[in-house]
Amino acid sequence: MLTFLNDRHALHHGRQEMFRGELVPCFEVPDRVDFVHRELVARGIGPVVTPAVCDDAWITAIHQPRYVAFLAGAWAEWIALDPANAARDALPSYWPIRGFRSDVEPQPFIARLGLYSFDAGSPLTAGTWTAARHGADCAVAGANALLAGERSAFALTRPPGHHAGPDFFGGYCFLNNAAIAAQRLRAGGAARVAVLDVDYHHGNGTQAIFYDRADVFFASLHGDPRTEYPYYLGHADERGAGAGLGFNLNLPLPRGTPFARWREALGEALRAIAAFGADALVVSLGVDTFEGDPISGFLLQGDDFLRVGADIADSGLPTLFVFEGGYAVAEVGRNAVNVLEGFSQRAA
Ligand code: Q9C
Ligand code: ZN
Repeated sequence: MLTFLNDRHALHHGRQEMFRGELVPCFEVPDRVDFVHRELVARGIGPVVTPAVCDDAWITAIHQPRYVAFLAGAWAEWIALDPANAARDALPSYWPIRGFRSDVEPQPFIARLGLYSFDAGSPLTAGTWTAARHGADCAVAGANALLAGERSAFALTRPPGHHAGPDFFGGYCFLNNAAIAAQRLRAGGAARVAVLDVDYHHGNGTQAIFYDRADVFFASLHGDPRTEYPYYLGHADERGAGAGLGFNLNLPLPRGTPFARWREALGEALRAIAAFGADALVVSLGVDTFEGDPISGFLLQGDDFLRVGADIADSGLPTLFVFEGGYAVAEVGRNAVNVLEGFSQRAA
């Protein structure tokens, strides 16, 4: 399997995130991608290449131009406020909740930071934009590989993407790499694209992006938002809207779900994707479903991830894996590469 590695990912290195009234060290750290990269090489999963820079149009096909412009200029604005901000990450503290307006951009940076975000756990740092921008390159290059006839590819990047919506960041995500890839596949001739999100957390950004569309099917298995982040989206009754009605499938599962039950839900999602008639599949590959994950609550074991990959391969679809969550850093390489190896062995 061909891997497109974001070689600038470490430019995004948040110091701290807000959690329960205090700043705690970030869970989403550069070691995550470095460990997956190391494991890929050690196990000979296939070539690892740096992608070409993609056109900005692939990003603005998914994200609002004013949001993209904000991200691109955010760090310069932040340090212009106070040169000492160079030693501090930017975290929001105000949000336009129900009844407030979001159509008018306020002038102060901190007010726009809140307009374009939904939590205080996703620090914006000096290198966030560059790292995220090159993540889009990985997504587009991975989609291009499928369009050129590859059975599979892997976009190995961070920050992750599935919580980022048309005009907002959060959940450690800034640009929605999986959505960018899905749109690239559509534009390149795939009439129907499915996004399968197996990260522990509901992919609220991806759902929001495609919610009213019938050409991209979104299926997600995740911790039940009644108790799990992102809390405000991901319920089973969210089935799409307008032309998109019936093209969104949420399979929330309780904290403590073991692999056997999780795998039944995966089967249900894959059957729905087959019934949809997808031409290509994008997998939001979070491995925070691992039992040892420090911020999640499912019970998958290392070997289970081999079966996850094999089950996905049985769909027979050209498949792009896009790296998302997974915070048990010591095991993240083994777990992610197990999915890829399980896929490759079954697809061979
Ligand atoms: N103390 C992804 O997996 N914070 N994002 C949860 C942690 C947000 C996870 C509480 C978790 C976001 C891509
Ligand atoms: Zn996650």
